[in-house]
This record gives sequence, C-alpha cells and structure tokens, in this order.
Amino acid sequence: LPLFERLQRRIVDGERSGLEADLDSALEQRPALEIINDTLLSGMKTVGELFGSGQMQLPFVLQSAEVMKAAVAYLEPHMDKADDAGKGRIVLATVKGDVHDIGKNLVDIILSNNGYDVVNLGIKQPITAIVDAADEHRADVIGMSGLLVKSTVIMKENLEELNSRGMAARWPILLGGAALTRAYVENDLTETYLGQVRYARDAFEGLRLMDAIMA
Ligand code: B1M
Repeated sequence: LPLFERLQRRIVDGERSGLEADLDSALEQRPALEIINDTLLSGMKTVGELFGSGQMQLPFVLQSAEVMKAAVAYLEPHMDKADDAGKGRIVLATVKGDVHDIGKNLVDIILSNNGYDVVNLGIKQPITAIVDAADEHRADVIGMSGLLVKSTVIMKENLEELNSRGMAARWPILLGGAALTRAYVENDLTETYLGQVRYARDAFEGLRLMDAIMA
C-alpha cells in the first residue's frame, strides 16, 4: 500500500510495529497535524463504523485506539507551537462514566500549542473533581468531553450542578465529543446553564472558541 493508505490501515488493523518508520516518512511529506487530521482520524472513523455495525470487536477497537495514541504521541513534538503563552487556563476532563480520551487529548495538544494552559484531569471525572480543579487552578474555562450518548445527559446534570452551586457565572463551558450535537448544546444546554456554554465540533473550533471567550 502507498504510505498514507498504509498509515490509515495501521489504525484500522491496530498494527503497531513499524509505525514510527512510517510516521518519519510521512513527516517528510506533510505537517504532523495534517497527518493526524487527514490520515489517522479517518482510520479511527472507519474503526467506529466497523464497530458500530458489528464487524469489529471491542478488543480490536482498543488496539486501534492504542496505535492512534502512540502515533499522536510520536507526532506531537513535530507540531507547530505558537510563541504566545499564558492566554488563559482551561480545566479539561472526560465526564463521569466515559473512558474515551483521544479527542480530549487532541484538544489538549491544540490548545497547549496555541498558548493556553491546560489542566487535563483525564477520564471518568465527576463534576466535584472538575469543580475542585477549576477552583484550585483558577481556571478561566471548564472543558468537558464525552463520546457516549449517556455522557450528553451527564453534561446536562453537570451544568445543573454548577447552577445549583451558584457557580455558573464563574466558568464558561466548552463542550465536545461525538455524541453531542450543536443543536443540543445551543438549544437544550444553553437553556439549562446560567452561564456561557459553547459547542466545539473539533479541536480547532475549540481553539477558536477559547480565543473568543478570552478576548
Ligand atoms: Co467506544 N464507543 N466504547 N471505545 N468508541 C464509540 C463512542 C461509539 C460511537 C462506537 C460505535 O458504536 N460506533 C459507541 C457509543 C455509542 C453510544 O453511546 N450511543 C461506543 C461504545 C458503545 C463503547 C463502549 C460502551 C463499548 C462496550 O464496552 N461495549 C465502551 C464505553 C466504555 C465507557 O466509556 N464507559 C467503549 C470503549 C472504547 C475503547 C476503550 C475500546 C476505545 C476508547 C479508547 C480511548 O479513548 N482511550 C473506544 C473507541 C476508540 C471508540 C471510537 C471507535 C472512536 C473514538 C475516537 O477516539 N475517535 C468511537 C466511534 C466514534 O466516535 N464514532 C466509539 C477519534 C477522536 C479524535 O474523536 O473523540 O470525537 P472524538 O474527538 C473529536 C471531536 O469530537 C472533538 O474534537 C476531536 C477532534 O478534533 N472533541 C472536542 C472531543 N472532545 C472535545 C472537547 C472539547 C472540544 C472538542 O472541548 C472541551
């Protein structure tokens, strides 16, 4: 297979050996971010489709995710970094009950490389932990990620919890993840939350929204 098809195939097949050599060759032709967006993410999309239609079993999805993470970690040092720092601070977490973190970690990388301080709490984070961290680190924004349909409900509960603690005015909220829709966030959740709540379709929209919130 040609290089970029082979890389995509590696994600789908969960094939780790020889990954770095292929990534080195890819880096000679394209910027790191483009390799992630155009090649690796389309591999993950295929994995999602195969899993969703029952053609791929969970342990293989996990292997694909591990190759994806290894590839992103390998490419990360090759990404462009903006000189500006200290543009603002975000506490980022995957919500309670959800283990998906590839997208959240991409958001972390894109924001960190573009001048933001990111406090990445990891996966399965209850709202209490998120609030404590936002408080402790004096965050400007709280970012929540979740890929399960169940997580969209958890996000709503989290916003209600922030309302009831009287904290809504304190933190604008950035939300993202495959199960969310713009309509759900901009209608339902905007109505729920007493502060500002924004939906990011991908990491780049996350960056644009952070810039808008901090402006
Ligand atoms: Co899971 N999984 N999974 N999974 N998994 C999905 C989400 C699913 C859609 C697959 C499917 O059925 N087609 C489905 C959810 C269905 C639903 O809820 N209706 C599903 C399921 C069912 C499950 C389990 C329940 C399976 C089981 O156990 N029977 C289980 C859940 C466990 C749990 O969470 N409690 C499970 C487990 C797993 C693995 C562990 C094997 C693995 C995750 C590994 C990991 O993340 N460390 C996994 C994977 C890899 C997937 C798919 C295939 C790929 C997800 C991914 O990494 N995509 C996924 C299929 C899909 O999403 N269509 C699927 C790439 C990533 C870059 O995209 O995270 O969307 P994404 O991030 C994007 C944007 O959404 C946005 O930016 C990113 C790109 O720029 N974004 C943000 C994300 N967060 C943001 C936050 C922001 C801003 C933007 O600001 C704060």
